[in-house]
Amino acid sequence: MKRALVTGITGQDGSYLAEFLLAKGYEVFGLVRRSSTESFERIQHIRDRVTLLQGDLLDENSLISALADSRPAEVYNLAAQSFVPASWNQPVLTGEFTALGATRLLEAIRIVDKSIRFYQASSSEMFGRVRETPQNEKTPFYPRSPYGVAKAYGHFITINYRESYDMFAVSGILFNHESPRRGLEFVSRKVTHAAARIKHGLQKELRLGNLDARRDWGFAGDYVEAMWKMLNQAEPIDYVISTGKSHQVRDLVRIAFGRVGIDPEKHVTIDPSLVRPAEVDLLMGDSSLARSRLGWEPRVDFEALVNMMVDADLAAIGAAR
Ligand code: NAP
Ligand code: G4F
Repeated sequence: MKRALVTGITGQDGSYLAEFLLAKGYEVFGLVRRSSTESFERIQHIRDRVTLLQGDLLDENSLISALADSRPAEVYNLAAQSFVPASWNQPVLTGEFTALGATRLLEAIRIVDKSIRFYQASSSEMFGRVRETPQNEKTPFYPRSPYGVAKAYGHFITINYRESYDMFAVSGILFNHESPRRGLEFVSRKVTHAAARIKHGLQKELRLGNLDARRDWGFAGDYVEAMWKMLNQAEPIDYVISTGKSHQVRDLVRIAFGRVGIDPEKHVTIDPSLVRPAEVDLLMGDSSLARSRLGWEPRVDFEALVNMMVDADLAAIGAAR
């Protein structure tokens, strides 16, 4: 039985990846940090099928112990401070988690067992003020947030360990991906959750920032498969993972409110405090390398994704009432 260690297993992607690896017959270990209240909601349904190990990306020894205890063939580094606006409030902590955390984990692998395959969760946020459209593996980075800068560090340190120590270390440059398990602070879930609450009569107003921003949104369940494929190739290569289609935040609003049959004009207001100090205006990825070499492609399109999220929020809110 192949063993895998997933950092960030309690997050959106971690929960989908753990499910995916279990279905592939893996023994799955997850790194979780101590907290006064457990945040295992997203992995509750598989809680008895995964082994959770205490550890933190801030603590090198805990990473070494987690590797020594789980002896994985593959490590997926999904843990990060992943919310872009929070990175302006906590730039140093974001760097500690999201940039240096990757180095600590790579160092731990180098010490414990250099043959472990390593996946780094890189981000399209690294493209920032984009140099070309669509963005591919060769597009230069121009990050626009402390988060994007930290991810660029994580990306290059992964390449550096691959080239310095001959380790199988790869980065997936993933464009935005969402699901009913997305955190409530990200715009997709904020909108679908609000549309469902307004439909149920629990909320009247939805305050948003920049409606003009464009993102290439895919489904998280599709994207975790690409992570696994990247680690199960003959050669360690970095890949862009995206749908290739870009939509504005206002399209997201229109589809979500359309699903519940409500006019968004009556509920959405613009809150200038939600506009970012520096915005990423347009992301649209070219994933032809992943499509040709990994045989990967997204299955869920934008409209189906938004509808899936609205339906899940409607059902969950209805059940809780
Ligand atoms: P998420 O839902 O915010 O999950 C983040 C995870 O990281 C949580 O499990 C969190 O644990 C854990 N974590 C945070 N700080 C930690 C620390 N110091 N030590 C150990 N664990 C820590 O993020 P996601 O959407 O699943 O994204 C997964 C990864 O992909 C992240 O690295 C993100 O930056 C990157 N990424 C995401 C997207 C996207 O669109 N979703 C796109 C590109 C890249 P707690 O439960 O304890 O908070
Ligand atoms: O949903 P978002 O917060 O995602 P963002 O900033 O693109 O970051 C996500 O995707 C990255 C990949 O490119 C990941 F690396 C990162 O970890 C995260 O998962 O915001 C999307 C867009 C932005 O342009 C933002 O300005 O939506 C705009 N927006 C407009 N109103 C809003 C809001 N974003 C949020 N979170 N909340 C709003 O009220």
